[in-house]
Amino acid sequence: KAGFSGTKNERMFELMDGFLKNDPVSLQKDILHHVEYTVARSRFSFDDFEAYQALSHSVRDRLIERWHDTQQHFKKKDPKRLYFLSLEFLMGRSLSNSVINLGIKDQCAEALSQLGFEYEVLAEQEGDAALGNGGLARLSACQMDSLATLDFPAWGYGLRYQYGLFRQIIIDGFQHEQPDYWLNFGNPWEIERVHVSYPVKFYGTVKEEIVNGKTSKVWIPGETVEAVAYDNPIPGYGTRNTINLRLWAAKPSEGHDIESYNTGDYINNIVNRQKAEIISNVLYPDDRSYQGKELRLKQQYFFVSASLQDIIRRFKDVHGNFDEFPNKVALQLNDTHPSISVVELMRILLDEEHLGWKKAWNIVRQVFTFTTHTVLPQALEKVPVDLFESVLPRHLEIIYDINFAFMEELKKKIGQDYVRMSRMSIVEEGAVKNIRVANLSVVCSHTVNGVSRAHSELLKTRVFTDFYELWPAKFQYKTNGVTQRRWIVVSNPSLCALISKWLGTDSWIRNVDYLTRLKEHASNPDLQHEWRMVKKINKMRLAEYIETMSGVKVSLDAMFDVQVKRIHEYKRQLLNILGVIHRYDCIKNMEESDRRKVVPRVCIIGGKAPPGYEIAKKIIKLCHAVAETINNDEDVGDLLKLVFIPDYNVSVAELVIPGSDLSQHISTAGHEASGTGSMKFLMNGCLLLATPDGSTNEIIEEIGAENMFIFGAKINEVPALREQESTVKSPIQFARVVRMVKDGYFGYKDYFKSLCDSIENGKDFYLLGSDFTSYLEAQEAADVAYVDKEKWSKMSILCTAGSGRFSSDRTIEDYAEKTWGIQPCKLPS
Ligand code: GPK
Repeated sequence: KAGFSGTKNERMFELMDGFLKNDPVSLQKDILHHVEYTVARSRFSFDDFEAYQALSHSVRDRLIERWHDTQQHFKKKDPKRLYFLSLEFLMGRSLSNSVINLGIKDQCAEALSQLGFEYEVLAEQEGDAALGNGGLARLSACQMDSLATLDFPAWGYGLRYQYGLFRQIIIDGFQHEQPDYWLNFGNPWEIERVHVSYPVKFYGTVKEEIVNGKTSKVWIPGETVEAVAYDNPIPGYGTRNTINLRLWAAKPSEGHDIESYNTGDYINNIVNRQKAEIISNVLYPDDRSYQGKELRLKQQYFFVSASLQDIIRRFKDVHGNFDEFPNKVALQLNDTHPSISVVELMRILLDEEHLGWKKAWNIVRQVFTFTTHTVLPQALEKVPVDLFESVLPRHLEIIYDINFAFMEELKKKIGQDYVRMSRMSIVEEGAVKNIRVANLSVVCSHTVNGVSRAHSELLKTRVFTDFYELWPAKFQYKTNGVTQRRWIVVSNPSLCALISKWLGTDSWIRNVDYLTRLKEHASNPDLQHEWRMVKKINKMRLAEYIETMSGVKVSLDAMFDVQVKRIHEYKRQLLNILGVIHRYDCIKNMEESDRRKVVPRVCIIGGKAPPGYEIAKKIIKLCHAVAETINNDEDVGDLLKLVFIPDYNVSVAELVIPGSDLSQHISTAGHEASGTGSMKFLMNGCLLLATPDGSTNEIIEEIGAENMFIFGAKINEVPALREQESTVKSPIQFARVVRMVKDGYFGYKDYFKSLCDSIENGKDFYLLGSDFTSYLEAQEAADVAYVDKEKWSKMSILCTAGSGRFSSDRTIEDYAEKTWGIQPCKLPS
């Protein structure tokens, strides 16, 4: 034992007596160590990517230390834990976020520069972890950051897709999808846990057995797949707490199907085993429309089953029975996607733990909380009963039992109102019988949350009215938020420094309330001047990116007007493009002398269309066709440019948002449940041109309508407008620009026909025509404001100053207190 005579633990301590050090020299040693031994390159010759890898591993080591301590601390304290179940997490890059939260960015930068590398360049080497589609998935990521920062004992659970959200490439203006095989170059941010794995069962039959004199159901599966854990440490900011995001990957199950190996078809049997991995292969890219696909149901059950086995194992390590379960476990359903977990928990308690129905049901009803993210009826998941019966036969039985009990309860409360009962039933009768997953989630959760006040009102009055009348207290809302760590500190370092300088503190990074103090300085010419300088730096970065990506040179004096988000009809990118056409048309028809008065604009649009969504893809093509015409028109020059930014994702957002002057959030009122992009722009001092929808209403409350450009119908006006839509003629300006598209002014006449038809009088469901005039007025107001530099700067500062309420820290604190009932559990520092 190399001359050592103490105990094993003492020896361990002697060998490793402290944490890794964060001074630049220690970091340099670690980086070189990883260059040599992890990346296996010579320390005398390695490139930017290899340096990124070595740096990431050095940062990861530090994350692991904190992660271990946090897990042990939670174990010791055994607090009530939150388990955040989500099929999607849009984490983006990890390096830049980790070094900020660990507080070692400057040290890393210094360490690297002496080695001849630039931190910013290395950070750019990392690809995005894009295990999600859009707002919902990025919200999960922001909330994980807040959970860690606020020291909550939380775990995230999800799926480790091998293919994340598709990459969008544009050929001739058309979107093409390419696979995102993001693990190609390794992923230093995850830790594979080969020993943390659970079998997950599918198909098969259900039998009855007598156990201890009682009949019990036994599910005999037709297929078993192994779920293996991959842990992703999530560091908090300004705390040592580092929580875990555990993602499951599907692997062939050991020991399963031994028999078939005796048939002699060895190779084929191996090949068949590999098919198990399909389950966690690919993320479904069509957010908000579910076609009852078997693979999707298998993905949902797979991650839920593994997570619950893990959660119950952890609980049972400490507790002998389930009495304490509701006091120790909160299970958050992020939309309906993980909702099969309510049935799975029932099954485990009934069939495996042999609790009685009443006791099991009582537990289930106390642990689940449900957040819904939409009002669109097509997004409410339904699963055909036949499919359910084949994939999860025992679960279907339990759903029927839950529904039966619910219907009995309902009858007692509302009498024999069968029409209402059939609306509320978890099972939808009809030619094809379906399971209504949303109803299941509402029935089985103790709290149902909307994502903004307006959304919550719509849930009560339109989507879940029957349920709201039955259980009014169940319905709450928590307005979404975003993390200022990523959306200011990581993505806008110049603004971050400026804010801290003027506030005399960086406390706002942990406590956003401080941001309101910026209001006091909003009219200060010095701050305004520095504020504009910061914007300019960010606009330069963005302009360079635009030139590289699209070849279009843009003027920094122009107003950068941005709409970036998934492409959907209800988000009305088409309204934006028609507005651009109108602007173009006006410039073309102007006297030369009037052109001098035009406020120059760069209109920027970015976003992915779901691969099967025809109209959304046509909108992308239209944007390119219009851009082609405008950008090459010498009459127009720098007065107007239109650019489409391809492959919009988290890291592109980090570049685009800080560089924008104006951003558009222009959904038809009543369709955007919340919207979180607007909050990121707000934080970065970009003015908002928006409809009064979702969270916008609350932004208006916070910063005042006079500091925004609000237009269009209000939520309550939309239904009537829709009724009248076919009888009210759309404004001539609208008719004119639609005609230009229809007549082939931008080419592709036949291709755009159906797009134009979709907004024709009588078919304009999203009310582009009806909102067009007020949209143009709002755009004009933005032009006028932009010319007045002082006024614009003041408005911009007030945006940032008022953005504190839209931090995910606020959302999470609210959830912790009112929905989950959890307390912080902070590691001693
Ligand atoms: C809502 F239903 C869905 C969905 O499938 N995907 C998705 O990103 C969004 N959302 C809403 O559209 C936004 O309004 C909201 O801010 C976001 O979820 C987070 O709640």
